[in-house]
Amino acid sequence: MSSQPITFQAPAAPVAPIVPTKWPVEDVLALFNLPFNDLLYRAQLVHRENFDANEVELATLLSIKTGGCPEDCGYCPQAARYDTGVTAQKILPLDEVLAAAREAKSHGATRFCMGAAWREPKDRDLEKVEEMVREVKALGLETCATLGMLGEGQAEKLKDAGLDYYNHNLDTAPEFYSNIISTRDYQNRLDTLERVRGVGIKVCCGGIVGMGESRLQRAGLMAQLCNMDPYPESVPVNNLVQVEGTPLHGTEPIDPLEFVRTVAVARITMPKARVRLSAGRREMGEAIQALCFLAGANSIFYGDKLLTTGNPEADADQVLLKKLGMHSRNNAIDARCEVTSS
Ligand code: SAM
Ligand code: DTB
Ligand code: SF4
Repeated sequence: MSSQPITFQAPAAPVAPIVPTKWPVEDVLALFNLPFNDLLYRAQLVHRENFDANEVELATLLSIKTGGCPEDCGYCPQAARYDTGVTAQKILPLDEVLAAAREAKSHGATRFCMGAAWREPKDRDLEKVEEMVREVKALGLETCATLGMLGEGQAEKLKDAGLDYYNHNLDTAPEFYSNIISTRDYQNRLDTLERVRGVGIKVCCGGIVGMGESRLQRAGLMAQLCNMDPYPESVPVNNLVQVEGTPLHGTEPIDPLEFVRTVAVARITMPKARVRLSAGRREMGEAIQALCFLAGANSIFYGDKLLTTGNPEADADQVLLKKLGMHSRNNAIDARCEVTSS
């Protein structure tokens, strides 16, 4: 009886998914590690290639449903489980939303962002938001909403209502995320972002710094954002607003120059995105804001309130922009800032 020779077959190499990584984390970290002036110089070059360097977008926020949120985001004054003095309110009536939108427009805002303290919207609430989106858009404003996770079919409904942007932040690097939130995971966030992108709504996605993360973790957040394909059209960079009663109250604040570095890295890695100098601006002072504009920030939240916390007065912002010789964006489509897949 002839026996077949036994041949040894090496196990097949695991097939790694091909994910285009335009910016490995170590390259993003290398940007953070540059001498400050070199980093800002690079950011300015990129900024000027893609935008009018003296122009800023004014986006006004309105909390359409405040407080009482079931989630446990460690930074958030609207989580029901933290004693922060925020009282839960029902969804605002349409006329109040429209009055706020008209006022924002009369002060020069071009984008109106409606935020709700929900884990995810219920379908009957979503209908009310759809109505708000239709009517706010009819005023000639760009519309943005941030309502939490979106389920099956919900992004389509928002798209049909005419929503321009959906804001859903990654908040931090994947490896730091569980220090901040336990009631939903990173993948939940990525899934919602995919739904939004899938129906053709523009993505507004950024994060928060100053939550006790390391520089490597800030680089990790930026790498997550800039390696999305395509990367978000809008990138809000929030500096933690510390609110008494939240777990993150009392965290060592981030060095303001490190915040400026984060903005510069966002600009370099996402050249055509609107980089928004978001929460924490009131605590920043004019000089740091000016450095953020130099680093490539070209959008701000405009109006004296964010969702539940304060923001600089619109008049003070107008004075600052004038001092810096900056002007606000008008609402014509800025062809140069359209992000496309590469
Ligand atoms: N509830 C929805 C959600 O979390 O998806 C939408 C509203 S939520 C308030 C929107 C974003 O605001 C959060 O993802 C977070 O990035 C930011 N944010 C909330 N509280 C903040 C704080 N204290 N400081 C800085 N950013 C904050
Ligand atoms: C974003 O990135 N920052 C905004 C907006 N998107 C919704 C919210 C900031 C909230 C700051 C805390 C508060 O006012 O409640
Ligand atoms: Fe709720 Fe959003 Fe605040 Fe988290 S960030 S607690 S989901 S309102």
